[in-house]
Amino acid sequence: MSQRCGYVAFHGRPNAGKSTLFNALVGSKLASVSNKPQTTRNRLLGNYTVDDVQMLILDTPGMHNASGKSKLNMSMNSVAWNTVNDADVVCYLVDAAAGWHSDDTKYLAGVLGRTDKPVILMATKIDALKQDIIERNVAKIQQEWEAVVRQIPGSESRFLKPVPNEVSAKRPESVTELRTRLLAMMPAGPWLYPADDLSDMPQRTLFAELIREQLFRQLNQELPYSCGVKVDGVDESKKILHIQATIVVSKESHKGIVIGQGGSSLKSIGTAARLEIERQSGQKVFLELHVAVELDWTNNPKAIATYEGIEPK
Ligand SMILES: Nc1nc2c(ncn2[C@@H]2O[C@H](COP(=O)(O)OP(=O)(O)O)[C@@H](O)[C@H]2O)c(=O)[nH]1
Ligand SMILES: [Mg+2]
Repeated sequence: MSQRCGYVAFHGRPNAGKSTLFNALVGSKLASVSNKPQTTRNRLLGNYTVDDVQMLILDTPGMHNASGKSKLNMSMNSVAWNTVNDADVVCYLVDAAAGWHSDDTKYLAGVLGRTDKPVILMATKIDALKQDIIERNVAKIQQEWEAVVRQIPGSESRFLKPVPNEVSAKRPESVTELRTRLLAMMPAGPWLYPADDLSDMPQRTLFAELIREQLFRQLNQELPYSCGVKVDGVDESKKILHIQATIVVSKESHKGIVIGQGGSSLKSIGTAARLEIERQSGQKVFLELHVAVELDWTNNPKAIATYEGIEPK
């Protein structure tokens, strides 16, 4: 049996539903999900291998306007663009409820300028909407898409019909249909990963990702954006998996908020993260969380590499 193998890159504005669909397609929770933009910071690889086909899905932070923003933001953008170059298929996601945004026009045009591979435009989260609203929003997305196509002559043939595709990460049949479609598009080539390696992500990165998810879910407003996570140690020698991790914040005043009154906030973050890690690892976990201050770390390339695993350019 000759092997097939390829990359699918997920793009779309923050909150479009990329990480949720990514987890659903891979069939395992690898990426953190929250209702705050930029929960995903690095590129994540999910491996779905079946029969002779290996599909490597790349979840990305999604592009955002980096002007005047931190080095962390700029690094996240460059991580995302690189995945377009690697991809055999690009999925561009638009939240059907939120509809098209002027940033989508620029972003989609940017994707098309970086690849000559097929692009699937998707209207996501359709389970959350009534049919008449879906139809109205999808029609509007279609119009805007046509405007992008007109800007870039010859691009229409690279979009896979229907445009847009309607998907829901919460509906198993929608996920299965999309997965089958993507698997069929993978080109001939040898597998790059063992079939049962779900990701190239080191265990420590996955744990850090699950801790960061709770920071995004439980901390308010801007605070999660200035938090990073590093797993300092994993001890597997005992019955209970012992994990030590540091949450880094960029200002002294943030430390107290993360810890909370009498340690209540840190405790709640730690408990939720521990339960999630236990679910993913199938083991009992003891999670030891520390909070450290590293002033303005989101502008320090070395710290970005340490806390987010994104190498400075
Ligand atoms: N109802 C519904 N909600 C979704 C779906 N996909 C994502 N969401 C929610 O939308 C928010 C953003 O999702 P996320 O995957 O983190 O978006 P990303 O920033 O593009 O990775 C989260 O609160 C998700 O639970 C979906 O198919 N249906
Ligand atoms: Mg995400």
